[in-house]
Amino acid sequence: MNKVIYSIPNISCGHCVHTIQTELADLAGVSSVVANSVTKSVEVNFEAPASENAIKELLKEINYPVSDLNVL
Ligand SMILES: [Cu+2]
Repeated sequence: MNKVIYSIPNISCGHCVHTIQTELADLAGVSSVVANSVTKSVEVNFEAPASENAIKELLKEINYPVSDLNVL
């Protein structure tokens, strides 16, 4: 099981949190998603076939790109 935490500047409210959690949970291999509108971050637990690339691509597609600047 892999755990990643990404900074996502576009998270602004509970709606964003809900959207991210719903979309990422649909990705095969993702076991849990917790987004936070205060810290503007998301914690994802996953295993294959999910990958960091797949998670980042999905977040970009739904307009919540991962920040390149901030490594949590
Ligand atoms: Cu929002």
